[in-house]
Amino acid sequence: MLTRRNLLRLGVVAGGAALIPAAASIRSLGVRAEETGHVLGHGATAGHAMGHGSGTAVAARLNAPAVAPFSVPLPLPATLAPTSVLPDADVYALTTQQATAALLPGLPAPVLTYGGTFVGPTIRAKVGRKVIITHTNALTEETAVHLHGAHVAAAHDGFPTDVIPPGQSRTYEYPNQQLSATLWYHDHAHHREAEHVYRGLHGFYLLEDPAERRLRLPRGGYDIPIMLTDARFAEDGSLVFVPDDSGNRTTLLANGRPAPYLEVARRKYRLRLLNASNMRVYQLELGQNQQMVQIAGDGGLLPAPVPTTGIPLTPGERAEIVVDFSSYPQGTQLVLNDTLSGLPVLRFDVGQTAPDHSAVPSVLRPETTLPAATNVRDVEFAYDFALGWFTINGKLFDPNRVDATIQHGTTEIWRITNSTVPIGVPHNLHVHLVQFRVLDRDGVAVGPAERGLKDTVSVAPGETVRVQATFTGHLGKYVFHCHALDHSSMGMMAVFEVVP
Ligand SMILES: [Cu+2]
Repeated sequence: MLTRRNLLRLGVVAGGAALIPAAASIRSLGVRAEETGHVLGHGATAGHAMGHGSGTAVAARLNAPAVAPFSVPLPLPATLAPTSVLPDADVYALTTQQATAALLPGLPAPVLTYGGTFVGPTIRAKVGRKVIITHTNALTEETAVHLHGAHVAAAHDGFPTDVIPPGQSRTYEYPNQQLSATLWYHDHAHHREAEHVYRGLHGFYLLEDPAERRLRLPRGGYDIPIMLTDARFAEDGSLVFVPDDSGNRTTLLANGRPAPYLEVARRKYRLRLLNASNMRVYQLELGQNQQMVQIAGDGGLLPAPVPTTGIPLTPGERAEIVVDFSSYPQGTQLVLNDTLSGLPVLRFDVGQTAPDHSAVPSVLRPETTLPAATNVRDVEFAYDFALGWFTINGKLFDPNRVDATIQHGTTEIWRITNSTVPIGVPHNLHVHLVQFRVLDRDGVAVGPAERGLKDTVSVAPGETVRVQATFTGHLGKYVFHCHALDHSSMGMMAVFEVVP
């Protein structure tokens, strides 16, 4: 539970971050005072992040050494090899451990990892084929592993208090009885997930459907997962974590490197973009309004490809795009920018032509009809001035309280309202267990890019978004929460229970 004492502790934490040089702390103090002040309820309006604290780039630059953009290549996370292959399942093992990584070139520093790398190894799963993975916790604090977007039994979902104690292991089973999608795994331990994920406990889980090969979307080396995070660095290249410090996390990382470059051939690529940042909202633009084709969202393929020049991405969301680099002459350098921060994310360096038998068909995944909803539930995001924090339906998270009881098999419409208008902070909602359909925003049907299945949906200040989901397949307790992890880890989370 978040208490006033814990809130005060935030101030201590902020003060404790003064390991940075004096000049930097003086420049940062104002920022931190403002941040702490916001926590106590006197905050300013949010810009691009789901916190607040704008105009802090100067302070951040004083903390971390400047890195010239496009000076390092985009690393691709390794694919995790199974430890054994059973007739109906692939078996894996991963150790959660401290490791050293040079997120900034030449400045190796401690990070938290799944298996030793800041972006954990990619797990490649097949629809209908089980994954059994044993996570060993070699850290000195509790962990819990959640597979974001997955339809799994409650005992395997990484409920925040269902933890792996230090030195112990836990085996999670993922049935993969759901449609193909770009999922990701990350820490979800009670109160610890924000810092854990920020420091590196995240990785891709690509659930693929062999039947979708016939679509001929780019694959193999032309199918690239790209994890977007942001960070604040100390002078020695180590990550600085201060809760709700989004305004100071001004270095954008793609697969754990600051504004890297990727050499691409002149052909089509499938790019799987994941916003794994705790708080940052992106609006991605390629070059000067160059065209991208969005083919998938959180829950996999869209009904049809959507040509676009801008991809919005709130924390936890995924967007898959196809970019045809054959439209550009060899030698072209195309920058993927975040237009909200004005910062570069990644540069594509267009090289030689390569054979391309891939396609983007006009129909990707036919929309299924939704069962009729039999219940409407309200989810309200608010700011509680007495508590000094964001709440869901007026309450902070209590793992022992059930906030919503849902009959198994029921289809519900959730009406999500962001009432944090006086503070004006955007939030989003991530619901475990299900993939939902977004119906409308303030009564207006959503656009084609949001027409696929989703598990995370943005809700702007003052906005009401309706989503519809069927709660079937598993019983038990799951969480729903804002995916701004600094918010959820300090209480912006609730419990639903699916009952027979
Ligand atoms: Cu939030």
